[in-house]
Order: sequence, then C-alpha cells, then structure tokens
Amino acid sequence: MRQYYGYIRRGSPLIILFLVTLRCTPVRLHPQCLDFKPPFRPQQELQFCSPYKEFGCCNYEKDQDLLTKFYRIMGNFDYHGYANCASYVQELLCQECSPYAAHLFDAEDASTPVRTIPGLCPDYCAQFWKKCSSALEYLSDDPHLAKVKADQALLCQYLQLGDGDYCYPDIVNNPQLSQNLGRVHSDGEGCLHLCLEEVANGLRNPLAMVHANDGTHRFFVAEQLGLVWAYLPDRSRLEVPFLNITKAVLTSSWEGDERGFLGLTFHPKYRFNGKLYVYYSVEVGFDERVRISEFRVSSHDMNLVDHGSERVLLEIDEPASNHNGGQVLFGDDGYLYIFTGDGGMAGDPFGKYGNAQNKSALLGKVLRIDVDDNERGPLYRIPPDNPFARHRDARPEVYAYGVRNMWRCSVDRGDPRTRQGKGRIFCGDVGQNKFEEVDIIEKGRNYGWRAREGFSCYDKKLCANSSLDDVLPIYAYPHKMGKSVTGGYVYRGCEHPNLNGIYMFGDFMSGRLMSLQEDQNTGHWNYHEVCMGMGLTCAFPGLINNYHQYIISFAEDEAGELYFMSTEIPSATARSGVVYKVVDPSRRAAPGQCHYDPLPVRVKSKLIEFQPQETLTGLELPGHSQAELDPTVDWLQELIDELGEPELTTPPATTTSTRPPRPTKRKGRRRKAKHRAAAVPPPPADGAVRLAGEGHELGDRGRVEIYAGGEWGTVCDDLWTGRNAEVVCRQLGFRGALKAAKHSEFGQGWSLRILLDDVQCTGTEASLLDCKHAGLGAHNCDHHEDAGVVCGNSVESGV
Ligand SMILES: *[C@@H]1O[C@H](CO)[C@@H](O)[C@H](O)[C@H]1NC(C)=O
Ligand SMILES: *[C@@H]1O[C@H](CO)[C@@H](O)[C@H](O)[C@H]1NC(C)=O
Ligand SMILES: *[C@@H]1O[C@H](CO)[C@@H](O)[C@H](O)[C@H]1NC(C)=O
Ligand SMILES: [Ca+2]
Repeated sequence: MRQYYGYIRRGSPLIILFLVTLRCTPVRLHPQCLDFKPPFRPQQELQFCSPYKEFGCCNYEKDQDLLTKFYRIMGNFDYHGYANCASYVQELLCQECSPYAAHLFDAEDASTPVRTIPGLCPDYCAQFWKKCSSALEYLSDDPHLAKVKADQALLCQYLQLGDGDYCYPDIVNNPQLSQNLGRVHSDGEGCLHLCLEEVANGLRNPLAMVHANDGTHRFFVAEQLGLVWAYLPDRSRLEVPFLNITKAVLTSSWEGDERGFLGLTFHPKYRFNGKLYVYYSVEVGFDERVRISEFRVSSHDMNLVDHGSERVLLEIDEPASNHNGGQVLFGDDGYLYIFTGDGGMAGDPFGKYGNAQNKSALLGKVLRIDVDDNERGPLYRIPPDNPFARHRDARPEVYAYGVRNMWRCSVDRGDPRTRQGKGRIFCGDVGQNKFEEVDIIEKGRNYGWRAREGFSCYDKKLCANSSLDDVLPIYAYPHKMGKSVTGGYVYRGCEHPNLNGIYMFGDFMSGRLMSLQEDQNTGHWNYHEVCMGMGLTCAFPGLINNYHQYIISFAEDEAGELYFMSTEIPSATARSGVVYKVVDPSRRAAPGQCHYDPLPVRVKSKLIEFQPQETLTGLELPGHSQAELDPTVDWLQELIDELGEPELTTPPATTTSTRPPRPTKRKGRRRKAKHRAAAVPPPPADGAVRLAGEGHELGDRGRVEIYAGGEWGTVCDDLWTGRNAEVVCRQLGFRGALKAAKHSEFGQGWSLRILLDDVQCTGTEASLLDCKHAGLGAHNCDHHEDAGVVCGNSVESGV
C-alpha cells in the first residue's frame, strides 16, 4: 500500500476522481417487513404461509389471521373457481409474510402509497389474470384496480413494481436474494453491515456505560471529568448527576489525556447493598495516582450516590500521566477485578524489567479482590485462590500480569441457551509501536508485555527467556488498521440473534469497528470488520449508519444489548460524545420475544428528554435529493486513516495520548485501499467498459461504453438483459447489477459508434466481448436503444 501513499499526499486530482467513481451504490432492495422492521424467525411454526415459516415477517397470530382471511375470500367461489384460484389467493395473501414484504408492497419508499396487492411479475400476473381475476375484488378495495382489472395489460402494468426485476414470484426464486437471507449482511470483503441507533448525545468523553443489574434497566454513563449520568429506559436523562466527583478527579481538556474518571461498576448485589466502585485519577501532593473507591447509593434517592460514602480501597502511584488503566468489573466469581496500566512512558521502562513483568508492582496487572462483607475490618480481602497469594515476591492482589494498558474489558454472559463462554473476561490491550491486541484473561497467566507486543517480540531478551510462558492474544492487528484498541463485548442480547457470540470491539484512533467469532471446532477466532450499512440497508425508522471516529468504550445494557460510545473531539470538555446501540438490519428476534418490564424508578429530579441529532446518510431514493452525498472528503480521510497519518507513523511515547488527526465521521466503508489503490487507470484493453451519460458521475450507473478495436463505442440492444448488466457491473468491480437500463435511459452516445448489438450473456463472462453478440460494429438498432446499467455492491444486488 505504501507505494500509493505519495499519490494521495500530492492529492492528484486524477485519483480523487477515481475514488469518487468507485463509490458503492445504495441498494433498492432489502429485507423489511410492513412494520418497517427487519424480518425474523417465528417462534411458533406457521401453518398457512409455510414458505415463510423459517424466516419472514409473520408470527403465528398473523399467519392465522391470513388463514381466516383466505377462507373468507374462498367462500365466494364455487368448486371450479376454488380449484383455479386458491393457490393464487394464498400466495398473494402470504406475501405480507415475505422477508421482502415492504418492497413487494412498495412500503420502503415513503413517497409512494402502500399497495394492497404485492408487485407481480408480468408472467405470473398474466396467469393470475386469466385464471382468477375475479378474486381481485375480494383481495383489494383499491378503486383503481376495479377500473383496470378487465384489461390484462393495464392491470399487470398497474401491479408491476418500479424495479421490475424483483417482483413476486421472481424475488423468491432469486438465489442471490435468498442465499444469505437472515444472516448478517457482509460485503465481498467480509465486512459485516450493521446499523446504529443513537441513544444519548452531548457527552464529554463518555468512557463507561454500565447498568446496575437491579431490574430498572437504567443505564449510567460516566464522563471523564468525573460525572455519572443516570438514564431511564426511555432514554430520558436525570438532570442531577448520579455522581459528581469532578472536584477530586484529575484530568484536563487536552485531547487524549488519559487521566480522569476511568471506570465504574455496580456490585452484583447492588439491589441489596447499594454499592458501586469507581476508578479515577487524583493528585495527592505532588503525586499522581489512580484511586479505586467504593460508594453507596443515597438512602433517600435511588438516582443519587451518597457523596459522603466514599471509602478508598486502593491507591496506586502513577509514575507518568499515561497508561492509567481504568477498568473495574465484577467477575462471575463475585470478586472485583481491577485493570491497571503499566505506569506509562514508552516501553514500560520502570525497574529492571518493567512493571508489567514485576509481580511486586500493582501496575501492569489484572488485580482481583474480595469486597464483600467489608463493613468492619479490612476494606477488601484477598480471594484465597488468588494465584500469587502466598508468593513472597508478588502482591497477593495480582490475578494476571504482563499487561500494558488494558482499555476496556468485559465479562461474557455466555450463550443464552447453552451458557457456553460464560464468565470469560475479554480485554483490549493497547499496544506500543506495532500491534494492538485482544486477550482472554486467565488466572495467574502472563500476558507478555513488555517482552511481547501482540504476537511479536518487543524486548528481545525477555522474549527469548523460556520462563516467560505468556498467553498470546486471541487477535492482534497492526497499526495500519488502528493505533489504540478499545475492547468490547461478546453480544449476548436478545434482539439480534445473528450477533450472538460475536465479540465486537473497535479502535480509538482509526474508528474501525471490528468483530471476532470463535470457531467452536478449532478455537480459532475469525476476524470480520464491521461496516455501516449503505443505501437502504439501514433505512429503518430511527436507524443511522455513521458514527464519530474516536471509539472510547463499549457497553451492554441490562438486557444484554450492545452499545458503543464515540466522540468527534476526544477532549474531556467537548460535548460531542454519542452513545450508539448496535443493530443488525438483516434479522430481529420474533416480536415479543425480548419483552421485559423494567422495575419502576422513583425520580426526584427533572427529566431531560432525549433528542436524537444524527441522521442516516447516503440514502438515495428515486426522486429524492442526493445533495447530502459528498463522498470525497470521507473517502480521502478513510484512505489516509488506513495508510496512517504521517505524524502518527512515528510512534509517540504513548499511543492513546497522541493528538489525533482531524475528526471525521465513519460512514459505511465502501472499499478497501487495495482496490482504490489500483488507482492509475490502465490503458483500455479490448472489452473494457465505462459508464457515461447523466448520473455516471455517481460511478454506479450510466450508459455502457465499451472499448474494442481501438475505439470506444456504445452498446445498443433492445433485448439488453440483467445478465448482460451483471457482466458489465462485475467488470467495473461491483458485486452485481441492480438494473439493466434500456432505451437510452442514460442518454444517447451520439458521438460514438455503435459497437455491440444482440448481446446475450449467461452472466458469468469476464467481459461483454465474451458473450454471444453480433459482429463488432454490426447492428440493427440505433442510439435510441443505447443500453445502460445500475450496479450494486450488496448481497442484495444481482439480477
Ligand atoms: C459538580 O460539582 C461541582 C462542585 O464540586 C459543581 O461546581 C458542578 O456544578 C457540579 N456539576 C453538576 C453538573 O452538577
Ligand atoms: C518491582 O516493583 C517493586 C515495587 O514497585 C520495586 O520495589 C522493585 O524494585 C521492582 N523490582 C524490579 C526487579 O524492578
Ligand atoms: C529468565 O527469567 C527468569 C525469571 O524471570 C530469570 O530468573 C532468569 O535469569 C532469566 N534468564 C535469562 C537468561 O535472562
Ligand atoms: Ca500481550
């Protein structure tokens, strides 16, 4: 990739242009139900609309309703009518259960009325009209239908969809549409397409969001300055902060300051003992320290901490201002886990071999203490099975070591059915110069730092020592992908069944969202990037497909749904932090399956209603403005991110305290640099194609022009098919075609010769020239019939 770096730096207009033309196209078609939500697997098997019993938009009750409706309609027919019509009526009624119901009924596009009869393909419609047009009056009360139903042509024209390629029943027979239906969308490069919901905003470096596990389904968001805000399940926020220790917390407005309020967790029995634990930076005399304290909730307000209840459990000197750790959490064993940093500077320089490998130091460790029954006597005890409890040269609190600066750890709730994976602790450990890593924490184990960074040796001498016996990460990534890992969660929620078992995490600097999934057979963790859905993929009410770049933290709510927090300006005083909920647009849980009733919350302060501010970007619907699309800046930024900002390629003393590059929003990733990097257009080879005419600047659509025999020419073809379009789109680097445009839809290529006619592709050819066609330049059509394409990149595309 390096070799293309120079082009980008010089900002060659040629390349910028090329980047723009490669922009991925939005997709017309996506699974969506008539309630504007994703399809699901019904909890109880459908009887009537059985084609959709595995996956679709109907639950059992809806299926029974349709069955009743069916009987009511069929009551109007004699035996002969019944024999002719029953299957048609059933099929038409059941399209409400199709995973593409919104598409078939034109509900996706708010600018057109919802149909009463699903969009039908011409052949099917003709058959239906011949055999059973009398059923129309029972199926629909649309007055226009009554007018046209006597005329097959008029009727079938009326029942046709805007993009005729995806009508019923072709839509169910399209392997590309049905193949991956119900799975997480992923593009050709394996990037999972997800969407987001904005949950809270206006936050100043929100670095933790936790719940109290008390049945109220409140969530608590901590800001670096030392404030914790309580939110109700309806996302309104209490005006008075739950906790305010801004006066004690040491931080600054400097972007990338790693000091501050860093962690928060509720006691597993909070509901009964009202205890919570916080981790923050303080200045004591001339020393900087981290402090782990216990607080209690106020006895008269459940949304307020008793600020006088603080008991300091532990204070640790911090020899430098960076690498302060900050995670606190309770393991399944009921003990409090504390994740400290190595003390800072670069390369863990303290002592003989650094803090992290020195078990007598509390820095660079995972600590484990018992905070139960601490009202009298010591504030915490050492769990008897702590691995070094009886070692002379070790602090008894140490649970695991060799840690650099674990930023965000979480406990796996385990598979909802099998409990597989339950209790595992996942952490992101921020790297030094080269690699970021994700670890699973095991008792007594060495996580390698500073001997090792990721899988590679950092301190060669320590690394060569056979007594190191360190645990390797489950995944490590190099600094061209990001420079500061933010550990996440294994998804174990209810609303998005596809995501179960996926560990999702991110990178603070690059804004990259990533995922790992364990192969149950090999134990290997498979990596997939997470992209934002493009086009209609996220076109569900309330969903968005972009987020601020600086991913600070991940979270799980009381029900197990997954969130992350990021900000545009990573300063403890900038109010640009947003909490996002992760949503899988390809499948939801069956309606009612995830229902819960939060326990009531007595609110004594004012409630501030949530006002979402973010919007879906890049959505194109016919007749809608495309003005908001300006991919150029984003593209470049993304590419630069990927290549690494030049200032950032010199490793700073600390990774996370680097002043970051220009803030930006991450939109759906379109393509990776390797594709864009093929940037210098090669001289056209015979059979090369390009797009022209109105709209071609979008890169995904236009009149097809082909290079053959030393010149560019057009393709005129009144029988131009989707298969032909498919070949063109693939030649252009797209995944497939959304439309075969006929009759010079993208204008007539007057200035060029007509080079191809009568093209008949099977769809798999490498170039149009490989398809059957009339002799080069021989044609019986004119420019009125110049052919065009609309290409697409999603799994949904493909004609
Ligand atoms: C937090 O407490 C400080 C005093 O310690 C006060 O000045 C500040 O206004 C409080 N913030 C909020 C949001 O209540
Ligand atoms: C290990 O850490 C302790 C506590 O900070 C320190 O006193 C000791 O000198 C360190 N040992 C080595 C070998 O660096
Ligand atoms: C290897 O590590 C052990 C334990 O830390 C130490 O005692 C030993 O001297 C080391 N060996 C070498 C060759 O550095
Ligand atoms: Ca490691």
